[in-house]
Amino acid sequence: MLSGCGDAVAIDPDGLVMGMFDNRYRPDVLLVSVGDTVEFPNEGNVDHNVIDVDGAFDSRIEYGGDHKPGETWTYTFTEPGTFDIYCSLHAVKNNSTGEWTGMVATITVEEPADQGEPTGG
Ligand SMILES: [Cu+2]
Repeated sequence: MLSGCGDAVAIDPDGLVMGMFDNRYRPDVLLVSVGDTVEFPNEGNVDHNVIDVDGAFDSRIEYGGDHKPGETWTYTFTEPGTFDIYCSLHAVKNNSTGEWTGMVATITVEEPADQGEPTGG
């Protein structure tokens, strides 16, 4: 189930790309719609991964391990919500607050906007 994508990754104009750098996601805040597939290309020089704080997904399980430089993991969001993610290799959990710091990011998934209907008055 490995996707053989070794080419350079261009930034998607639709904003469906969150790059993994050393050691941060960029951008670290992303707004997408239900049904969108987000790409996580590893643009750094070391391994990274993508794990939802609440356990909604774990890229290591779905991909079969950490993502090496040049590899890309993709995930399709099927439910609305706010997904806080972290890289297990470069983030730490505060035992007091339960918050993750370091290589962390937030992806907000909204219901698709109505098509062809003007919003507001
Ligand atoms: Cu990392």
